[in-house]
Amino acid sequence: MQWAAVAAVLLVAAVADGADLAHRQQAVNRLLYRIYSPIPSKFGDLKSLSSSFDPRAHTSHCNDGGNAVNHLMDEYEAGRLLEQHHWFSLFNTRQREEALMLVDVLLNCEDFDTFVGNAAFFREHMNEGEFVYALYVAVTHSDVMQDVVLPPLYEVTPHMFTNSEVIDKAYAAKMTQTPGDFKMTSTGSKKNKEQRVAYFGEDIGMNSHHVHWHMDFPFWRHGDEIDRKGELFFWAHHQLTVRFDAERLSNYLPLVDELYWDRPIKEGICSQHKLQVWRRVPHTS
Ligand SMILES: [Cu+2]
Repeated sequence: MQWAAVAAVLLVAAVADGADLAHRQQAVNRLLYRIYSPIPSKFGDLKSLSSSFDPRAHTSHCNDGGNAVNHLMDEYEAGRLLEQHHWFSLFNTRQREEALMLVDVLLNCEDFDTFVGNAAFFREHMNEGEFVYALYVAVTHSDVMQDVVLPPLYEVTPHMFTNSEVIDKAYAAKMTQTPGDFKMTSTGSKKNKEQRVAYFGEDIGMNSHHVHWHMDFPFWRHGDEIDRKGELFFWAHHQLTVRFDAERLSNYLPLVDELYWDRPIKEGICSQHKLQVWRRVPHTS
């Protein structure tokens, strides 16, 4: 009974703040809507926040006194941030630094309004890949965004999970307003025996799980910030690699050989992904 009363009070407080779960969820969904285009005007509040919100004016709502915001704004105002419509890789040191600056900003927001204001502003002023990565990590780890469900990344960046043939068909379907059902085949040909296990390596669900797992336990976080970080890293990857070996054995293939940095790689892979930065999704918003 007491718990119910406490829960009711918390709910009322959250709703009064305009930050009930439904609104927080809607904001995240909208922030991720067609990320290579500006926020559409039909998302009124979010659209106006993206141009009217001044990150430096809200530092009193940041747990770190605004250090992270001021640092990122210094980089932005000096024109040092990666442009939009440019590829993004987490393994590019500078690009990772920029994405982590935004993670730092978002994780230091002490309330929803500050979080969503900063997110809307930087969505329009930072590289899209950096933004998406930072938002996913921040929503995953922020108390402010607790219980918000992130859409699977294959819905936000499908080109990273499917080959260009499927994406091209999807574009054509959208352009002609003709619903379609497209089958994705593996990337290689039967001549390459590694193709026998392509169903595993190219499985969308498995790849989605893998990337989300890495956001739960980012490699760039220090061991003292995540309990049992190394153990969990080993466990998850061990599960993946032994399952892959099991699939190989079932397909008359040898176990995966050790990786030698100084020897040529015999079995290469051409993912046939097309980077979204070269083209846009046609839309009518
Ligand atoms: Cu991994």
